[in-house]
Amino acid sequence: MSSTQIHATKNQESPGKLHGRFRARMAVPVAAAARLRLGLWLGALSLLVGLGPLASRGSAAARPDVVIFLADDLGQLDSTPYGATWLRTPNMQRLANAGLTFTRAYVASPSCAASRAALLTGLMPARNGAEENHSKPHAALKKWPAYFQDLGYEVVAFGKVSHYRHTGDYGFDHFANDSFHDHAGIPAAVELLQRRAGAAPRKPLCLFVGSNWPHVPWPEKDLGYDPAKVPLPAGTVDTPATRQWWARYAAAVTKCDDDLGLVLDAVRAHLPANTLFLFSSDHGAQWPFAKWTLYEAGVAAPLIVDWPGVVTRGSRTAAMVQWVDLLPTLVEAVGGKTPADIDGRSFVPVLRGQAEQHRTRIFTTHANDRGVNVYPARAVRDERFKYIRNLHPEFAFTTHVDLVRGPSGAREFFATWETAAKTDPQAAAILQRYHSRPAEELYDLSADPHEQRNLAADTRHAARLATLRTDLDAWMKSQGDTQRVFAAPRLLTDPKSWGPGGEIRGDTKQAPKKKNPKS
Ligand SMILES: [Ca+2]
Repeated sequence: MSSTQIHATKNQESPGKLHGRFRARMAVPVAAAARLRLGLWLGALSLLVGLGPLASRGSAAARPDVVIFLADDLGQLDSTPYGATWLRTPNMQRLANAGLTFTRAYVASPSCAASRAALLTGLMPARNGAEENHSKPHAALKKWPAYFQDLGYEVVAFGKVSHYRHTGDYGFDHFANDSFHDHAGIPAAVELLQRRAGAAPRKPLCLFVGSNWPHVPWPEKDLGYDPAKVPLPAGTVDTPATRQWWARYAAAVTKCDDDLGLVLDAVRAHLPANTLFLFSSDHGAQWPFAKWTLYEAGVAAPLIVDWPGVVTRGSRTAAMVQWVDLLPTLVEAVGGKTPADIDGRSFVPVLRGQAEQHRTRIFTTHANDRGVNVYPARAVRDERFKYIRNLHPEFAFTTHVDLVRGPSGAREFFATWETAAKTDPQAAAILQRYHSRPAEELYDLSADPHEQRNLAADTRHAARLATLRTDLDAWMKSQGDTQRVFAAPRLLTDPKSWGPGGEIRGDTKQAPKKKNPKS
């Protein structure tokens, strides 16, 4: 963190300030001839220093516009480019047909605030300070807007880009519509693009647009999906209520796709053809074994980049990339120098089709979501295997899915799992796996992409397990990871604190009642 702070301080020293200080130092009596020579030299220097920013702005005029569209709580597999042909996501498909689709892209952490803070700082959670959901990165860190402002960009955010009302801390030139489910950010972004089309010359644009879909609450009517026919994710207990809620999620995904279509149309109509358009999501759906977990359904993200003339149309790559890589990648893509003191690393060679690989390891972390979900975990994946370390297997795993009633939780369908578990051993096993997790999990992502068979106790994989353990230890050490527990946990030995009797504790807007405020 300290090296990044130093970097930020250096960058704040503008050429104008240097120029002023130089003039002051030169204000001493000198001989006339020397003064003339000095005057000429000073004039030349002044011209050079003065032209510095101008030269920078001159090249900035040729820099491509950049548009980043962020979905909220959209699982990687939940769109047609990633195989969900039952979903209506024509605009995600349109983008995939035009651009490059990443099949192994990962966020840093599977909750909104932690994921977005990592994106906007290029630093993983332990280093940027936003480990818990709802928390902010350290104020002194240089953030995305400053990197692009240094390159001459106007940097603008509409909708949910950081974690709701945190947007004001990031230094955007302009931002709006960053409150909960404020969908007016989409037409506002379209309006900005229309307005800029007629105005020239102008700074290049770095525009973030966040759709608050498919974050809960999900649509309740006119879903456009038949609950009886929706394919359920792996590890789901099949009940009518569960199907109803999954169909509602699907309807929210399609709403996000509609938002994407509006922005994509405006970008194509009003920005130059060489605009770089990037689409992704901050983590997976609010569903059991997805959001708030380090399983693939939690941390794997859709990532599609359209950059006409650079990426190959309709192509796909299995290069492993992370959200912290997006900042240095886009800085390099627009002609800037990639920052050396962040965790992200540029994958421009992958965009250009010059490389098929980027990272050999992907690391992900999770802490908690206030008192509703307190389940710190760390994970590493390599080309084939994923190792998850649950830091406190004595804690009960709980989330808004099993604890929270009403439209922002999912207790309405989760309760049907508890009922099914009384008579159905398979449902009972799923419920057991949901609340109680072993200290270590190991999955073969090639043979078992939905992580249903934990191989950690399988002696045939002992060497692999040992290697990934060592890799994770070394990485956590390099991050200065304190493994802090930020909120009071629920213990497996206290079953009244979770399951059907579990109550909301701590600070959460979704809390129906606070009968037992232990934390
Ligand atoms: Ca989210």
